[in-house]
Amino acid sequence: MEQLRERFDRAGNRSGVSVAAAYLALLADRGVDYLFGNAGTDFAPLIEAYAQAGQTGMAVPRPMLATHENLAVSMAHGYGMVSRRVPAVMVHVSVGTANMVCAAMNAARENVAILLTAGRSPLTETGLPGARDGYIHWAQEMYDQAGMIREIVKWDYELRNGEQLATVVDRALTIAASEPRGPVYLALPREVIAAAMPQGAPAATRVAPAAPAAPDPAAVATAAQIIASASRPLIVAANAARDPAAFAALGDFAQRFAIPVVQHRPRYLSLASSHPMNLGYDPARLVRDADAILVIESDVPWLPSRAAPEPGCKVIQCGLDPLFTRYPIRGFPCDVAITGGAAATLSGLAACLDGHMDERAVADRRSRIAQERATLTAGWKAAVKAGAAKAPLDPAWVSDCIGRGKNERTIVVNEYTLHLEHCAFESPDRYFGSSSASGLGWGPGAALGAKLARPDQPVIAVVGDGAYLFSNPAAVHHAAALHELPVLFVIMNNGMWGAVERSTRAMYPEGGAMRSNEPAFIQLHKLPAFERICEAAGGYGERVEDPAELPAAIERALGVVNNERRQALLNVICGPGGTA
Ligand SMILES: Cc1ncc(C[n+]2csc(CCOP(=O)(O)OP(=O)(O)O)c2C)c(N)n1
Ligand SMILES: [Mg+2]
Repeated sequence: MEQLRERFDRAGNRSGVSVAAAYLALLADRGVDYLFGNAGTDFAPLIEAYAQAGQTGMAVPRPMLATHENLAVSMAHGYGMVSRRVPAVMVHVSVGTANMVCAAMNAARENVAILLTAGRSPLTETGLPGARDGYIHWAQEMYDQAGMIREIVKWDYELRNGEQLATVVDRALTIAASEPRGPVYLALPREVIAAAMPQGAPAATRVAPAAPAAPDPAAVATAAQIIASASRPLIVAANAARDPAAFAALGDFAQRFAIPVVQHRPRYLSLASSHPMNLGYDPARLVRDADAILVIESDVPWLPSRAAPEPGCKVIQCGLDPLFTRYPIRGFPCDVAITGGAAATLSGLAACLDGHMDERAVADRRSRIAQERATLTAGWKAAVKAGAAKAPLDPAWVSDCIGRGKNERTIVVNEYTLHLEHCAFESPDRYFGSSSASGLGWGPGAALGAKLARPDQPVIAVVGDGAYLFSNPAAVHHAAALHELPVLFVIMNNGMWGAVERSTRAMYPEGGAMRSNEPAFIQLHKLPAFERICEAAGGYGERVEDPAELPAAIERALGVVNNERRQALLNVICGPGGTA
């Protein structure tokens, strides 16, 4: 903090530094590049501090205005997900916190580190700088503002004074960045940040995020024995490549020992689409067949109500928190649980297995999996072919067209409507799926955040009509224009909440709702022309109803995004066929 004070002094601002100004400088000093914000009366000291920083040249995080909190947090999520840096978000007191809870839950379940902050209504009614001066300052005050988000975040606190600023900020950032990572929440009362930074505030604290636990050698040896003695081992992965190094590690491991991999609802794609051991995205049949399963970073490795392993099948679960301790109930079998990063665990397992595998059995398995994969991919191709001429468009065809329209540098952010079977990705950090918490409305904002993290790479957001409406489209397109983040939004518009329809059908296949033409809460009639919402913000929009036109439409839209640096939206009129 002394250093920061000196920097302020050097910048000629000797008249006193507010806690707000010191706070912003501290964030920048600790590597926070962006502060996503949705403002209110609590922001006044920060806004003043930004103005001062502009005059003095103090380094501060770039302010990123977002006109809804869900968007602000989703953008921060997308940015952190791709860059692995820790962004900050600031919202307006209790009401802003209420609006960001859903997006915070998405980030928490995906272990994305974000410093979430909110002002607090001024505590004092008169007197102190920053004391109450608006009628909202009474009603917006809560007994426990953080209470509504406490279950979601790893840590929460309220800044009490400038003396503790560095300690509090460093603690917040290091806890957020320690594995398993996640959002933290800090309340910043107005009088506290409006106050002058006290003389002699503590020097910079020396804290670092905690290194992840190393896999326990004894547990790894036991797990290796299970794998070595299995004849039909299987790997189920979902998020291994949150550490991008695990992408190659998993590919090598699976290939070396001929162990097939199924990815169930991956959020960070962990294996190349063309990998010889890639057996797709549906674990049901595979887990029934397996005699040993290595579960890597998968909260829901299979759906027990659909299919479960045989009782004799041994299950190993590994991950940074292999039992998902933040989930109230999760009863998947677990014979060995290994805490640690996926790359480290796989390397430990490989060291134990080398020389201890029956090489003939491995070779047999390799050719059996090659056959299975050939059958599987032939089925996928047939599905695309069957869907290619359908109108309304088949999501399999749409996914295939997106796959062919993108290149190896494109980032795809999928709020669950893209079918991975029909869209190939060959390297890590090219495909990101929506959070297992599935708080809808994440995709468009996350795609903007991804674009912010990788401005030189094309970004496509794929979302349903439902998810798109949840995302606050006007706010999204405004942010894309304001911050010059040209993203292509592909809306798979089936005019309904298809997932709700599928869930009703699954529970009541012969019920009245499925026999009715107009079941409640499913159809989304009279939807607006989505393409015009994007156009209204200065973007490019097209409605696509002819399947044969889609590849050219994607090319046109990507041309606008890449060459004109303008956002684009394709409103693709789809039939049913989702996967959720
Ligand atoms: C915040 C929130 N509210 C409600 C839901 C429940 N929900 C899950 S999927 C879904 C429908 C999504 O519709 P759309 O994006 O059009 O995709 P489709 O199912 O039609 O393929 C809904 C309402 C949710 N996941 N999150
Ligand atoms: Mg829909």
